[in-house]
Amino acid sequence: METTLIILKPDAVQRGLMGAIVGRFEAKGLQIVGAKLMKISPDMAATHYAAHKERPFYTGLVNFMTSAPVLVLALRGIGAIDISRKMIGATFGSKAEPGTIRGDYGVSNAFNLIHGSDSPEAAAKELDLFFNDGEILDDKRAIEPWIYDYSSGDPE
Ligand code: IDP
Ligand code: MG
Repeated sequence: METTLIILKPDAVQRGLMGAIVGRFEAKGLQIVGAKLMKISPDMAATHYAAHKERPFYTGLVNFMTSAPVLVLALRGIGAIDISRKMIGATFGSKAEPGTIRGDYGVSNAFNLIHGSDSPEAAAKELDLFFNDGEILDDKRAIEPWIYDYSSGDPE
């Protein structure tokens, strides 16, 4: 099982799209193991987007991400990182395919609704940045045996 860090960005929260977007992940079968409505501090945004520090859009990105509340999620499942990145779609709303979250809900390249970790290393770092000890839960869902086939012992 893999856990990934998802952020519903300020535009998603302001536009009332939290339920629709969270619903997609729930319907897919990914398990929500952490959730937090919060405002990202400038320091936290700088850490999270450190790789983009030299890019022309960096200052605008940090201003955007710190401008209003976000919903931070930890999602768990086999291959959760790749699955959620596919569900999120291409970076720009103008380019993202219909059927993806960015493709279905946005047209902007800067306000692209959602962040998802892009590798196991990024997920580990980002989960650690946004969640404190004990905020990511290990409880198994009662419906777990209908999400994965456990007949061999391991989820499939
Ligand atoms: P990703 O979110 O699809 O992984 P990245 O290239 O890692 O995309 O960029 C991080 C974030 O920076 C994007 O989600 C978007 O909010 C913002 N961003 C990236 N490129 C641009 C741009 O050209 N203009 C404005 N914002 C951008
Ligand atoms: Mg990225």
